[in-house]
Amino acid sequence: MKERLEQLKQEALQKVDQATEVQSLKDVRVEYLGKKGPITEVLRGMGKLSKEERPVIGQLANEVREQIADAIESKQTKMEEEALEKQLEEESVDVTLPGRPVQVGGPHLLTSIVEEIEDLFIGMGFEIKEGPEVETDYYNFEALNLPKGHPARDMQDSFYITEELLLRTHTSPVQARTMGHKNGKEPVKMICPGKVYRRDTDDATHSHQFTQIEGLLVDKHVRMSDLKGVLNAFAKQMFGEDRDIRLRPSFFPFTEPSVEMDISCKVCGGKGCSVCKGTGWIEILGAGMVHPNVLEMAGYDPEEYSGFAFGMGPERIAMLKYGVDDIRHFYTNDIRFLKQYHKA
Ligand code: FA5
Repeated sequence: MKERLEQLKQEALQKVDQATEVQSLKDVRVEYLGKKGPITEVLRGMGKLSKEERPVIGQLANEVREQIADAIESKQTKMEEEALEKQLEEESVDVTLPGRPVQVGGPHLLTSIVEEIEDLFIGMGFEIKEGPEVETDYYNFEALNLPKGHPARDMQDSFYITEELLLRTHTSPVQARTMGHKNGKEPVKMICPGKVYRRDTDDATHSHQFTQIEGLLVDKHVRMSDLKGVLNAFAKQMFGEDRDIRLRPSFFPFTEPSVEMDISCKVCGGKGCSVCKGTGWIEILGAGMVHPNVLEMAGYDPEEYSGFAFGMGPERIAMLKYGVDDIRHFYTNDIRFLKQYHKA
């Protein structure tokens, strides 16, 4: 019986030693230590042994059982530790590897230039106003001294929705709306950025949808020199101290007198080149003193109040400032174009 137990032990330990998977160990346990296994069988047959042999064989059988169980246990622990170590090794992160670059977005050039212009005027005490893009004929034209049938309506070819509604052709209706809210008494000092729409044929400098920024200052004793001072400060901050401005007589039905503002050409320093078509100057906005009819329609007494207004196209300003040669770049959203203007 002793030899039989010793032989079973050797067999079992050898199988434990050779096991390469946890499942094989489980098989060894079932095979040798299970209810139907040889050791249990030995223990069951103890009744047939002599009184003297019984405790000796019983103790030996228990020892053998424990030794096999211990061997299985420690082999299993070893296998699990090895598996964990392998997994950790495979899943380890090399912190010295360079990271994957993250694509960082930035504001659109048009957004940046509008914000830059807003900041300049906020710095001079102007507030920001907004108005609807679908506008009434009254605010887009009539309240701006352009009654129905006025020939100057042809200056801005319009997208009409109904007889009385259109997509606004400029941001000037916000002048009339803002003044209308002041009961003809309070001063106004505002700028209004926004989208406008015209039936213009798209080319390098024209778009059927573009942006304008309107400016309006109404108070007592406002003069043309105030307009010139504000526009000069704007131009120098926007384009540089070395740039000059000039005001040229022009015509807008809602201002009198009306002017267009030119800025000295950056490329030739004012001597004349192909960019400025040989004149040394480039036009950047329309402006003038608010027409007395416009003040009156908004409820102001033109004898007491006066004002100036201006309207500019930020796309054209950005084109001049950054040398963009086609206005369509602003709308086609080519990331290669836009990326150049992301500030770090
Ligand atoms: C006006 O729209 C006037 N409301 C401006 C104004 C306001 C004058 C207040 C006096 C007092 P004008 O049509 O010139 O004016 O347009 C103003 C600016 O908008 C132009 O200088 C130009 O920069 C821009 N602009 C006009 N048409 C287009 C277009 N199709 N595409 C891109 N920009 C344009």
